[in-house]
Amino acid sequence: MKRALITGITGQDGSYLAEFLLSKGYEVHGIKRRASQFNTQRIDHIYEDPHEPRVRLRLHHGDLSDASNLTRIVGEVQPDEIYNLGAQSHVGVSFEAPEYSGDIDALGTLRLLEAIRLLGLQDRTRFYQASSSELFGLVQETPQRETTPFYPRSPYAVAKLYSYWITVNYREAHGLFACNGILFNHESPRRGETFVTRKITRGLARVAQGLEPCLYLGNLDALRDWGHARDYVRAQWMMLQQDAPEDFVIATGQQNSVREFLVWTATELGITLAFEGSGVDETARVVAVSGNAAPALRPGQVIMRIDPRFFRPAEVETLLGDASRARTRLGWRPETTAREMCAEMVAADLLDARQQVRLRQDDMPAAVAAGL
Ligand code: NDP
Ligand code: GDR
Repeated sequence: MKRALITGITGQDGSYLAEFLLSKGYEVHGIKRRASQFNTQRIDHIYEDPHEPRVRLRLHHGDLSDASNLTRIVGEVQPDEIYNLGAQSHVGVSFEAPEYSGDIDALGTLRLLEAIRLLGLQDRTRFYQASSSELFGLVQETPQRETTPFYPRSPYAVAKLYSYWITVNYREAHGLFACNGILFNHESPRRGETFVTRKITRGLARVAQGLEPCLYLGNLDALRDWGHARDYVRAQWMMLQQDAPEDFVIATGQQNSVREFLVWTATELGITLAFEGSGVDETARVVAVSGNAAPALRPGQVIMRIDPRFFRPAEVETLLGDASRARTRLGWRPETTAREMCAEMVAADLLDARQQVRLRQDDMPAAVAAGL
């Protein structure tokens, strides 16, 4: 039985990858951070009671800032494969916490690579580094491929640039089987609530159900190549099954704007939108409502406004990937389109919003009885 260690197992990708590896018969170990509340919601459905025999999913407390902790865990687990997905992964937040982002997203990778080297595991343990299309930043070539020059535009991207090169360096200097997956944006119903796609699907579903009055966004003109996280974790695994280590761009080759994603979401909810104004004064107004997903909305209502706080000090305006190498050498292809993924995310967030409405209604008689 192969053994994998995943950093960031409680995150979006970590949860899909853990599921995928378990389905392939792996024993899966994950590093989770200590938190003041439960933080395993994304993996609760695959959690196994550690008291049971033959458990194949095990969690370890740890942090990418802690070299001794990482070295101990890698030494105990003796993994065949390490997937380094843990990160302060929010680009906007990295401008507010640049030093922390550098510590975790750059030096965290070094700490893991050193653990492999110091434990003498370089012939046993294969290493996957979660590199990012943010490396291309201010793009030098379109579409972006493995050979496109990098130009990072945020503390996050600069930290990920270090991790990209230190992974290449350990491959070249110490003979590690180490690969960078240069993944373009990938989303899902498990996407963190502050990334733009999930913010839109969750936010608009809540507005449609009357739980919130309005959604506030930043740059609607940003262009992204969005895929589904389920497809992208499959590519991560495929990279580590090759005969020789190599770096791969993973993308769909299709590009859409944040504004288009907003329109798709509105359409899924039966809302027709009209955009008015421009720049920070741009708004989206309801023109018509059909179906039963948006009972709280009436024509004329403004349900999206711009908040300048969500603009970044340096923006990545456009990203579009060329995954030809992954297609030819790995046989990888995305199975879900961005539009299908949007529909899946809206369905999940609408269900959640409806449950919230029902919970509030159920609470009402008790509140009335209590004189509140
Ligand atoms: P998430 O933000 O959903 O998950 C990040 C994970 O890292 C969480 O499990 C988080 O733990 C963990 N983490 C954060 N800080 C630390 C730390 N100090 N020590 C240990 N673990 C930590 O990200 P995604 O799943 O979307 O992305 C996975 C990786 O891929 C990240 O490295 C990201 O930068 C990269 N990437 C993502 C892309 C995307 O579009 N999703 C595209 C390209 C790259 P907790 O749950 O406790 O917060
Ligand atoms: P990104 O994803 O920065 O590409 O990084 P995000 O969804 O945060 O932003 C995408 C684009 O949307 C614009 N935008 C907004 N973004 C957020 N978060 N909130 C808003 O209100 C908003 N309004 C407009 C942004 O300016 C940006 O242009 C993600 C992360 O998962 C990284 O970890 C990963 O490396 C890259 O994708 C590839």
